[in-house]
Amino acid sequence: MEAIAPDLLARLKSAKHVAVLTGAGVSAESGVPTFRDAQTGLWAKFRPEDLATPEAFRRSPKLVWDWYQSRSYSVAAVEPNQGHVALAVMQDLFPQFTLITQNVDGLHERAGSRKVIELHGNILKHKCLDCGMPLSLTDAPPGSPPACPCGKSCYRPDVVWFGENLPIEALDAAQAAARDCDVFLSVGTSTVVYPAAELPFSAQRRGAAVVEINRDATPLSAQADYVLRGASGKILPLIIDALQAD
Ligand code: BJW
Repeated sequence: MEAIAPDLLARLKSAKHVAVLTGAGVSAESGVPTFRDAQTGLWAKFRPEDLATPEAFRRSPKLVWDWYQSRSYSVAAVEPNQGHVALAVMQDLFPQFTLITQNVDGLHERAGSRKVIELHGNILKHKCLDCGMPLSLTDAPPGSPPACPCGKSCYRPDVVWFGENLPIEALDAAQAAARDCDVFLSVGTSTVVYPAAELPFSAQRRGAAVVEINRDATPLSAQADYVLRGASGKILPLIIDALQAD
């Protein structure tokens, strides 16, 4: 990985608002599997139709619940990496900073990021499948999945499955940040899942410089103003070092 280009550094230094969209690649160095990496991604081993749709949960609630429970235990057992830490440092380096994540692992918050916009929910949180009431596992009756006190349905993970709408406040805030920012960083995401994938393109249409930080090429790569190829846990700290030098 070469040094951060001087013109990119200048744009960052003069930016009033920096927005960042993160994806599974940012947590890969913590040991959380991505979705679409060929050998190690979750979708290389499991079919999303069987596990990550509301239909799958209605069809096989125990299978889906147990899969998410097992992933949530794994997430609780890992630590934020240098990429998460660098993004937490970054929030205090610009007049305005917006961190938008597709990740459901809560690692940005654990690294110290404030006001994280979680577009796809949080695997450590739960709600009722029917009434949508937030539910705590601490008070849950036995069951896989446990029954909701409303009596009509059961717990489900508070994540966004395919075919479901994103939380409207989170999506509105993310779209507003993409429209308003001067620099947009797209980090560790394959840029294929909508509507999140639209955000860097939308930012660019509104005049922001778009920077992709990714180990591999994505549909954004050809259009990004800057591409920093490599691991986010290495590149993000380099950006902090460059911003804090002199
Ligand atoms: C590294 C690295 C390192 C590795 N350093 N880099 C428009 C067009 C086409 C389709 C649609 C459309 N609008 C809506 C759709 C349908 C659908 C969709 O987008 N489908 C496409 C896949 C075709 N979208 C939806 O259904 C969404 N809902 C919606 O739009 O509602 C309205 C609507 C409803 C019905 C019809 C139409 C509209 C909901 C999407 C929900 C996504 N949910 C998941 C699961 C969350 C819960 C769980 O964890 O199980 O979210 S799927 C999965 O993908 C997860 C992720 O957040 C999301 C994005 O993945 P991400 O983060 O990019 O990970 P990867 O693995 O794909 O990429 C990792 C990248 O990192 C790679 O590039 C690596 O190279 C890189 N990398 N290590 C840097 N160390």
